[in-house]
Amino acid sequence: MKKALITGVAGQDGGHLAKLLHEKGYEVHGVIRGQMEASHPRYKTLKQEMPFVNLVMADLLDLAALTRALQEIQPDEVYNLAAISHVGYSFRDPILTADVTGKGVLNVLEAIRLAGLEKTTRFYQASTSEMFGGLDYNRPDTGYTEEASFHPRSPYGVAKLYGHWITCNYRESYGMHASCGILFNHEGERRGPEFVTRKISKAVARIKLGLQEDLELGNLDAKRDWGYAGDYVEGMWRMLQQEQPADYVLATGETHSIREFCELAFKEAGININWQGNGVDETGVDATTGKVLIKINPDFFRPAEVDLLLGNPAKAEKTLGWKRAIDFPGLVKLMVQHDLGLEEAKLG
Ligand code: NAP
Ligand code: F7E
Repeated sequence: MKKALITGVAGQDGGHLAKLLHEKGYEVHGVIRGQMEASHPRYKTLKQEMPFVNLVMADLLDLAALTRALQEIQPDEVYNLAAISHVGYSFRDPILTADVTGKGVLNVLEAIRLAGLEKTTRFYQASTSEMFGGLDYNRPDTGYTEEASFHPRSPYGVAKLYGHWITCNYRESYGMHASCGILFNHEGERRGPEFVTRKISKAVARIKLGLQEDLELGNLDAKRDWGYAGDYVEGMWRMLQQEQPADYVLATGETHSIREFCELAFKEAGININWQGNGVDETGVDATTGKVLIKINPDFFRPAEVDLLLGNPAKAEKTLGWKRAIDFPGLVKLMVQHDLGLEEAKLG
């Protein structure tokens, strides 16, 4: 039985990956942080949902705890998913972001070496499309590939670039089987509510059921290459099954605006949106009732924005045989229906 250690197991991708690896017959160990013990409500919830995961306490900032975990578990594969992952938040706390999202990667790599596992344990690093930055000058028409140049636009993106290059460096320096997945946005029913897609799907469900008046958003015109997280964890696993380590883009090859996501999400709940006004005064209005459902709140603007992301997954498709299964309308539908179900269940 193969053993896997997942950092960030409590996050969106961690949950999808833990389930996938369990289905594939792995013994799954998951790193969580904080003062958690069996009686802690969050620990209990995680255990209820994923009883097959052995939860291990360690912070990405704590090299000793990571080394102990590696020594005790001796995993065949390590998936480093833990990070401060919210781009907007990274502007508010750039130093912690650099420590966790950047240097935290080095801590995991060093822990693998200190445990003497660098020749045997395979390593996956959660790199990101945010490293590209989406500026006109480095944006290929056919989408970013593994060869495209980087120009991160946030403390998060900069920290991830360090994590990316230190992983490449450990592969080249110590012959480690270390691969980076450069993943474009992936969403779903496990997405945190602070990310725009889940914020929208949750608000649509609550507005539909009369539990919320409206939804405040920032930049409606940013475009993202959005896939389903469940499809993307399969790609992570496939990377570590290759004979040789390498870096791969996982993306859908399509890009859509926040505005389009809103329109489709409300439509899924039977509400058509008309847009009125401009700039910060723009609103999204219920076409039938005239009620304002979407407003702009400049607090959600970022000091520097990534305007457009589009990925080219040709290498992953060819080498890994990976392809996303769920398309953009399917993703929006899945998220809205899930949140409608959750909110209806709360109402009883
Ligand atoms: P997520 O939901 O934010 O999960 C991140 C996890 O990291 C959380 O469970 C968090 O723990 C944990 N964490 C944060 N700081 C930590 C620390 N100091 N020590 C230990 N654990 C810590 O992120 P995700 O969407 O699953 O993404 C997984 C990874 O892929 C992240 O590295 C992210 O940056 C990267 N990525 C994501 C996307 C995407 O679209 N989702 C795209 C490209 C790359 P708590 O639960 O305790 O907060
Ligand atoms: O923002 C705009 C915002 O926070 C998407 C992370 O998983 O994917 C994610 O980063 C877009 C941005 O995700 C709101 O300005 C408008 O243009 O959902 P997001 P993200 O920044 O793309 C990448 C690949 C990662 O690696 C990250 O870890 O939506 N936007 N209004 C808003 N965004 C938020 N959060 N909230 C709003 O109200």
